[in-house]
Amino acid sequence: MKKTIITSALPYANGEIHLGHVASTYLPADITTRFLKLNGVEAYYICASDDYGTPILIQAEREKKTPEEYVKFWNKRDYEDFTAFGIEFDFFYRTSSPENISFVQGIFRKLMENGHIYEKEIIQFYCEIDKKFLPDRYVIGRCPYCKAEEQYSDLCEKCGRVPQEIEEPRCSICKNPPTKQKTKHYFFKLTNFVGELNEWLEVDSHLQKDVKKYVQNWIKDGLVDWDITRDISWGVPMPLEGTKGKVFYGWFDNHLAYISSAIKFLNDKGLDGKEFWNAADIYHFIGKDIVYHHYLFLPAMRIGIKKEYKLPDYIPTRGHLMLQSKKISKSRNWYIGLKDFLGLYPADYLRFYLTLITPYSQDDLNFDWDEFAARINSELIGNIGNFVNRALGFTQKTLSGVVPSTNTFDPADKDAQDKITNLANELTPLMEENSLDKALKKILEFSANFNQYFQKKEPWKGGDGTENCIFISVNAVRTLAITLFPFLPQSSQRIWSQLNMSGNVSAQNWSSISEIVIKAGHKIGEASPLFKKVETADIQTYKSRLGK
Ligand code: B3M
Ligand code: ZN
Repeated sequence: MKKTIITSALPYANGEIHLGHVASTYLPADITTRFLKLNGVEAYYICASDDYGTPILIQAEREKKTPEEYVKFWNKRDYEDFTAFGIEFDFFYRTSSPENISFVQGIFRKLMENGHIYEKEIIQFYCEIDKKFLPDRYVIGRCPYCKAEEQYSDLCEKCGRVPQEIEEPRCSICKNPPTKQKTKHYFFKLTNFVGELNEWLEVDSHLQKDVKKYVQNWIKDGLVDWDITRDISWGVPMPLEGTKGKVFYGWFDNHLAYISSAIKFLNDKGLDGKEFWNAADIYHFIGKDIVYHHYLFLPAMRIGIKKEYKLPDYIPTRGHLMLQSKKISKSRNWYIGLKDFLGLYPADYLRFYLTLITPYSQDDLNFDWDEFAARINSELIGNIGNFVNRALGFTQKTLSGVVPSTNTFDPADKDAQDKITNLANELTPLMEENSLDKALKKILEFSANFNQYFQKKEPWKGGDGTENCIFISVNAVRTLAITLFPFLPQSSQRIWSQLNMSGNVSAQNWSSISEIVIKAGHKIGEASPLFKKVETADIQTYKSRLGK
C-alpha cells in the first residue's frame, strides 16, 4: 500500500484561526488527505501548534499567564476550530512536546557533529530594567528604511523589510531604551548547502515551478548563515554545557515537529515511524510567506543530518487571502475568525467557496462576501443541490423511492452514462496534481450536465425515457457523493444517507466513481434539500461589521 504523510504549516499558539489561515494551507491539505485515503493510500495528516517564539512569550506575559498555560489554551482552541471546519487531522500535537524537545536537541547535536554549526559573539539589545536580552519583537523603534514608527526590530510591517538596525530602539516591555551587550550565539551554516539545495531543487520534479524559480534566485543572490539561538526563557533549551538561558529560535524547532509528531503518532499505532516516514511521500502544505523556511532551512537541515529523514516530495504553496480586496489585519479588525464564520454558515459552504477561489499557485486570492453568496446560491445550491434533490425527490415521490430497471438507452442516456464512466479519467489527474479548484469545477460541470440531461428527458411527463433517466441520474448522484467527499465531507455523507447506501461515504473507493453501482430495485432513503439559500440582506450586515 502506498504511504503518505501530509502536514500543514503549524499555527502559532497565539490567537484564533481565521479565514486567511485556512484557505491556503489547512483546507487544501485536508482535501488532499481525504482524497488520498479514498484512493487507497495509507495517508496521515499531521499537524501541531507552534508554541515557541518571542511574540508568544510577550503575549503570555501581558495576559499574566505562564507561556505553558497560554499555549495550552490556544492549542485546544485551534484544534476545536479546525475540527468544526471539517479539518480532520490524524494527529494534532505541539512543538513544545517532550518528543519534539528531545528530537530537536538530537538533530542539533548531529548537525554539530557534521560541522554545520558554529558559535559567534554578537551584539544584542539588553534591557537593564527587565534584566533580559531583547530579541526580535522585544524591541520596537523606527524603521531605518521607510521611517515608519513603532516597528519591531525583526520586521517592518510597513515596508516588509528586515531592519539591519532599528532606530531609536525601545524595550517593548518597559519602553526604556535598551543597552547593547555581547552574547554568544550559534549559527547554522546554510552556506554549506548551496550545491545540494540546488541539486534537490533541480531534480525534484514535484515542486511548483514558479516557487522553485524564486528560491533558485535567492540562492544565486547568496545565502547567509542563520542565527538559531535566542537568549530567552521560552523555547527548546540548548543541550550543551554552558548554554543555560539559551533556547533555539522557533524556526529551528518548529518544522522538526512535522517529523517528531509523525513519528510519535506512527509509533503509538504500533508502526515503525521512521521507516514509514522514509517510505512515504511527504507533503508540506504552506502559504507563500514561509517559502524561505521550507525550501531552504528545512531541506538544508535534513541534508545536514545525511537525510536520515527524507526530504519533502511536495511543498504545495499557495497565496494569501485578501478580504474584500484588502489585506487581512487583526489589529484593524479586518478579518473573519473561523469560529465566527462557522456560527453563520455551515463549514461546507466555506470549504466550497474557498476551494473555488484558491488556485494552485502563489497568486493571492480574495474573499468577497457578495461573491460568496452568489456562488453558494447559484453553484452549490442551484447546480449540485438542485440536481441531487431533483433526482432523489422524483424517485421518492413518483417511484416510491425504488430505482427502476432500464430499457434501451437513447443517445442522451448513452452520453450521460459516458459522463459517469469517463469522470475518473478526467478528475483523478486534477486531484493528483493538486489542482483542487479545477477538480471542483470539473465536478460542477458534471453536475451541470446532469441537470441538463434531466431537463431534456422530462421524466415528470412519465414518457418512455423516465426509467433510464432515473436509473442513470441516481447513479450520478452516487458518483457526486464520493467525488464531493474530500471537498464537502458533511454534505457528501448526507447525500450518501439519502441514497440509502450502506457504510460511510469515507469508506468508499475513489475508483468506483466511474462505475454504475446502484442497481434496479435499490430503495433510496428520505430525500430532502441539502442546502439553505444565503440571504443577501445578511451578507450586507456581515460586510458592514468589518473594520469596526
Ligand atoms: N508557525 C506560521 C506561519 O509563519 C508558522 C509556521 C510554522 S511551519 C513549521 O505561517
Ligand atoms: Zn519600513
